[in-house]
Amino acid sequence: MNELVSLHLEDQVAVVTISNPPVNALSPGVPEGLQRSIAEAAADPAALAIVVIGAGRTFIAGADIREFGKVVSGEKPRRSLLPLLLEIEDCAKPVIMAIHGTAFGGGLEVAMAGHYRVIAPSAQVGQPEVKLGIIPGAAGTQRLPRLAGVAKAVEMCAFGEPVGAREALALGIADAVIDGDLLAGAIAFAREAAGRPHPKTRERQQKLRDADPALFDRARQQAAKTRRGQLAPLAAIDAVESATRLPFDAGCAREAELFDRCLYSTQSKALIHAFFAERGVSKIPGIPKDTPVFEIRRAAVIGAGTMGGGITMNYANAGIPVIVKETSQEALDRGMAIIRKNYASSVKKGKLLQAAMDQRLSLITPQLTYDGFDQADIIAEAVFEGMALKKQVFAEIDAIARPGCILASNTSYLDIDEIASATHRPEMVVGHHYFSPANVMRLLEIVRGKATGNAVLATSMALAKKLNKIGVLAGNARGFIGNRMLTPYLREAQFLVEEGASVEDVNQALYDFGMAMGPLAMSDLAGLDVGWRIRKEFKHLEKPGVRVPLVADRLCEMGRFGQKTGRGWSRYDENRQPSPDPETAALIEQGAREAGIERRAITPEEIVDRCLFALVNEGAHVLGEGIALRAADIDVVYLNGYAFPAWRGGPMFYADTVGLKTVLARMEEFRLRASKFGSGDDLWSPAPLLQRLAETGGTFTNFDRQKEVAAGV
Ligand code: T1G
Repeated sequence: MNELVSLHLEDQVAVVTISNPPVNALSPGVPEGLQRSIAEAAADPAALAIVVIGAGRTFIAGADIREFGKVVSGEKPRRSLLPLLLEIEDCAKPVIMAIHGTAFGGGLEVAMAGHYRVIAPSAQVGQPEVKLGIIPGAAGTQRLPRLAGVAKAVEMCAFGEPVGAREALALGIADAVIDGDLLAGAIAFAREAAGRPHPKTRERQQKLRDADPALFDRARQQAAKTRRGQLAPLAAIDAVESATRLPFDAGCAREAELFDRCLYSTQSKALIHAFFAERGVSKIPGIPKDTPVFEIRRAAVIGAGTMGGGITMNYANAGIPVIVKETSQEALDRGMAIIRKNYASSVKKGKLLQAAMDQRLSLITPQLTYDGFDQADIIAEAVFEGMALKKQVFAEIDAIARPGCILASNTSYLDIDEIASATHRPEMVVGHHYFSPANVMRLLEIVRGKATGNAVLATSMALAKKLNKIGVLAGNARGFIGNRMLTPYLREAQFLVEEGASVEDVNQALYDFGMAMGPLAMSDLAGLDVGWRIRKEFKHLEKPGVRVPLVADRLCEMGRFGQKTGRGWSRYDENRQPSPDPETAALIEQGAREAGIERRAITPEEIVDRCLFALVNEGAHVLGEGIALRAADIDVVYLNGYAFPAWRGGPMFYADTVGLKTVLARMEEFRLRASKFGSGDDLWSPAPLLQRLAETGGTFTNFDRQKEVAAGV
């Protein structure tokens, strides 16, 4: 026993309780406490059986992920859980695992070493290790197929999705679902099981024999498609396959080999970085956890267009009644029709029950007036991206909204302070920048204006969680974090086609790097007219003589906005499948000729490095200026808003893995090349922070701006 694991006798059953908040991870001391408790209970004649349960909100949620870094750095040896699990399995008395919350990773592996598993109805069990770039490392790939069957074990280990209590029971992972008091139910189950022979999971062979050998290759094909570029899913499939071919111990040895290969990979470091980065974004220096927040019981949205409609769905999905206002019946009907269509397609895919769809639609009130806006706790504006219109709308809602109502703008580029200046309550004005489709994309940039109150920011962060979004704080700079960095990324993509790469070359190079799609394909999806409008809005800020892309504006002048018009950088068929557009290629060649650009063969490496290092360099400006609090926040923005591959960790983490000195040297090459166009310095001068970190051997990930500010750097 220790403070992490306690033991007491109840009704002749030894109850082992794990208490390691917040998620009962297998941190140092927990396996040791478990081992001692099981041994003591086994030796106690008063105990007929043993129940293991978690205190607080969950059973064991896995190994302590924070420990992995110490193992990889050699600071600590890797400790195997296998001996403990064999001791549990070989215990003479039945060991019943009582599961509530989440039995994930090492938590499920501990549970499967038990003889029986009873589960609360709302609980989940799973092997999500692949989401951290590793595989189960405590015989999960060997015991799970013996309980749930090989096909399900492959699915759970290679793709990482959990299963609920009822499904766990049906699969044979759980032996009973306990409604009501879990501990009481587990003790009753244990007393029943006492005195009877109890099964050892590792000795179960039946389900291994039933396996269809072809399923492993099918799973590899699926992983190649849906987990493109990732090592761990393939390793997990290999490990489960070894369970069908090798005896238990040899299977565990094979699993350990594959586990180590993954654990020491850059992909795992990147995914573990992403795990903690996502959980770190809600921590805002100067805004403590207990900062009072406003209650959001009613919402109102202005604009039922693509973004307004998605935002409205977010509130309804969270159970918050929401008014949505439009300027014309036709626009309102169009917006509501898209909302209904979105819900209907979720119902059709079995992702949503019809009753839930009806309930959510009943929370939405479409209208043409501001009636009821004076009752709203938050008003979200999603009108056309123009400063004059935004200010007009904010002046209107400022006059109507009740005191204490938050006014949030979905602008993706415009100055929040200027928008707030149209109101008498700038402290209640904040940017809530959603990403399209707003009801799907998890990212929410929360933009702090110079007057935005801490309570409004704390409320926005809490609201993001409630709307199932990841809220990231951004400073009020043009394009905030994500779109500001996107500009140089897309700039380089366009320069590369002018200099000789084809549209397809550029898209393919970034796709092969791991992006969900290439930069020009992404522009065609978002609509070239969006960028065109913003370029026109900020034309006055362009520095004379600095090279700008030549072709995008010409495509827009020709009415070619991408997928929505069937033509843009590429041509699109009725199924939106892209194909090379010879007219675009001709337009590019003509533009290059007119600009005196000599076209040349360009390698995929140069394409990737120019696009990504331009992105990273702007990220270093964003971080250096404090527009983003941490490099990890920038990574979270790109992982959740721009489909940057999570197994690369995000642009800033990726730059650290390349090495900032290397990034700097590569940028210098690009600066020299760009100077031929007279724009070397303007386009490729390294951000001061990048320069300094590269010179001092620092990394973006370890850069702590608050500490620097405090130290007056
Ligand atoms: N280790 C260390 N810290 C953890 C942790 C873990 N496994 N899980 C969560 N935390 C921290 C988290 O950083 C946050 O901290 C707080 O707990 C609450 O988490 C041997 C090798 C369990 C579903 O992958 O999926 O076992 O920010 O905000 O939304 O084969 O956490 O408050 O300081 O996410 O309620 C496998 C990971 C490990 C599960 C709860 N297990 N965790 O979600 O809270 S590998 C996992 C989760 C393994 C074995 C292998 C979720 C959750 P802070 P939270 P939540």
